[in-house]
Order: sequence, then structure tokens, then C-alpha cells
Amino acid sequence: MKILLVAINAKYIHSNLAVYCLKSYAAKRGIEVELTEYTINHRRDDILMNIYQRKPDVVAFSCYIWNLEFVQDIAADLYKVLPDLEIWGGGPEVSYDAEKFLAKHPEFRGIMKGEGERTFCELAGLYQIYGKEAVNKLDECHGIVWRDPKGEISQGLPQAPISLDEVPFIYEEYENMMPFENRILYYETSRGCPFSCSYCLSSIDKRVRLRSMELVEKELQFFLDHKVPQVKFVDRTFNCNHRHSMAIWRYIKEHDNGITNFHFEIAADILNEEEIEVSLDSEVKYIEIFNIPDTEVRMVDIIMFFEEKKKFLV
Ligand code: B12
Ligand code: SF4
Repeated sequence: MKILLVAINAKYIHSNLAVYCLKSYAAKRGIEVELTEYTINHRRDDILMNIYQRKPDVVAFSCYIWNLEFVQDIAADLYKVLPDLEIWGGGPEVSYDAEKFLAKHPEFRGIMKGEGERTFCELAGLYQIYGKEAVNKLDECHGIVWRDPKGEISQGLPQAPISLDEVPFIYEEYENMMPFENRILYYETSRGCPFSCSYCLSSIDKRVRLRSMELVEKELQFFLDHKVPQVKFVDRTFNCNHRHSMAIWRYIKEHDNGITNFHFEIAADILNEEEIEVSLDSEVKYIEIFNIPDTEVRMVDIIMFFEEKKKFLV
């Protein structure tokens, strides 16, 4: 069975960290899958043709706010030209209303909800073992909602979260980091966010899990040694754990190579003095500050403070 992970990015410069993690996590457990990336600037027909020519048996789309419409259209067309294809979705944009999504999109066999590594690996394993017969074994898989061969939608058992140290560091797997040439490298050292902004999907996972500093230091050094121009941390609120953020900023400060920029999204209202000092001293050049509604006054102070010190803010 050929299983194909499909990512459609906002622009060429972006990459989809999630699908690389899923592919690598599965490969480490003996399950090989293929991966392909496009952008929303590609013509839909070209994407359709490219997927068709790869002759997959199973396609799993990574669904985000910037590509959901695109994915829906392509999946519907794929289903017309490859009616036996098993089409799955995963990612934040389909995770929280999966039953409704499935009811509306009959071309999808199912949705892998939430954190994908373990769920995708289980599901890909089922297809590798049972082939097309896997559709009758889907109740063995955790974390999914699926349509059975009679058309009924079922909900699987919940999936347990993984330790963040189990998430693969994907960049060292590619010689010269080829797929990422001239692109932003995304990097994750935590999952979850302790805040509850009602408009935000990241607020659903309140438990914050951290990657151990032992791994993080090795990986930061990898970026520095490879003189990567831009690393963007995708941690939902980078500074929600002071010890963790301070350890990372200190490491960057002490090992700066004069080339690599690190980009963080932080919550301004919880910055402490020590964090402000280290981030001002160090080569942490790009800091993305976002507002939390009742902290506007402090937010303005902090922005003025950073601007005085000639830090770049976005
Ligand atoms: C990188 C990024 C972007 C990049 C695009 C990257 C790309 N590939 O093209 C840029 C900067 C362009 C961008 C833009 C926007 N973004 Co943005 N972005 C992110 C960010 C920071 C990282 C995503 C990521 O890689 N995470 C790391 C991966 C490993 O985690 P994950 O996404 O949760 O993936 C896991 C699961 O979801 C699942 N999964 C994911 N894909 C798949 C696929 C399969 C098959 C399976 C099984 C599982 C699976 O498994 C993964 C691993 O466990 C997230 C916030 C975040 N930290 O996640 C926001 C986020 C996705 N963006 C968001 C928003 C709102 C936007 C914008 C609309 C902002 C704006 N107002 O302009 C724009 C949209 C642009 C457009 N053209 O329409 C929101 C979406 C929330 C929502 N739906 O309301 C998020 C969640 C930020 C937030 N907290 O608000 N974004
Ligand atoms: S602080 Fe940011 S990531 Fe956390 S819930 Fe609010 S908007 Fe989402």
C-alpha cells in the first residue's frame, strides 16, 4: 500500500513541520510513507495531476486554516478520478468538528484527530498489514473518526498524548537539509498553551508538554552549525515556562554564530525582568508579541521598551 502525506503550504518559503514529523515517527517504527508539499499558489489541476501520477492507495491531507478550501476541492476531484482511493484528513482545522466534517465530505474515509504522530503511525500500520481490508479494522485505531463501508460514522478510542522527546528532530535526516533550502525552518520545543483565548484552537490543549533541554541544546547547535538563516519556533506561547524559555535564550546568547535568527511568539504580559534582559542582550532578534485582552497597558510599555532598545518586533 502506498501512503502519501500531502501538505499544501501558504507559500513556497513555508514548510509543513507536522507531515515531516509524522513521516519520520512512522519510519522509526518500520512504516515507510511518502510525502509531498505544494502551495496554495499552485494550480489545483496541477496538484491533482501530480497526486494522481504518484498512484497512492491512501492519501492523508494536512488541514490548516490557509488550505482547507483547497484540500476539500482537491479531495473531491481526486475521489472522482480515483474512486478506490482512501482519503484521510488530519490537522487542527478538521480535528475539532470531525464528525460534522465527515458528514459534509463523503469523499473522506476519516479524520485523524489532534496530535498526529501516534495516530498516523497506527493507521498507516493497519493499511500496511491489511491493505484495503483495513477499513474493517479501523476500530483498532485510536484518535480517529471514520466512515465505515456502510457509510456510518464512528468515533474511535481516544489517543494518548506522546512525550515531546518522542517527536523526531527531522532536519538531521536530510542530507544538506535539501527539502528546506531557502525556506523557513520550523522548530517545536513545547506543545499546548495554558491560556484560554476563545478564538484560538491552540487553547484546547491546556497541558503544556516540554521537550527536554538535553535534546533542545543539541538541536539548537545543529541549526547554528549549519548556519541556518531563520528558525521559527512554533511553540504556542514560547515563554509560558520561564525555566524553559530562559534556558533556550541563554544557550542562543552563549553560542550565537552571527547568522542564525531565531523567531519566537511570546506572551508579553508574563515576561519577567530576567527574560527581558536576556532577550535584549542576545541574538534573539525577532520576537512576536501578541496581546491578551486585559493586559494592553503593560503590552504598550513592553513594546516601547523593546523599540527603545532597537529590537525588531512583528
Ligand atoms: C507556521 C504557521 C503559519 C504559517 C504557514 C505555514 C505553512 N505550512 O504554510 C504562516 C505564517 C503563513 C501562517 C499564516 C496564518 N496562520 Co498560522 N500558524 C502557524 C503555526 C505557528 C505553526 C503550525 C505548525 O507547523 N505547528 C507545528 C505542528 C507540529 O503542530 P500542529 O500544527 O498542531 O500539527 C499536529 C496536529 O495538528 C496533527 N497534524 C497536522 N497535520 C496533520 C496531517 C495528518 C495527516 C495528520 C494525521 C495529523 C496532522 O499532527 C501534528 C503533530 O502532532 C500555528 C500555531 C502552532 N504553533 O501550531 C499557526 C496557526 C495554525 N495559524 C493560525 C492562523 C489564524 C493563521 C492566519 C489566518 C493568521 C492571519 N490572521 O493572517 C494565517 C493564514 C494565512 C493564509 N494565507 O490564509 C492559527 C489557526 C487557528 C484557527 N484555525 O483559528 C494557528 C493555530 C495559530 C493560533 N494559535 O491562532 N501560519
Ligand atoms: S495565548 Fe496564543 S496560543 Fe495560547 S490560547 Fe491564546 S492565542 Fe492561542
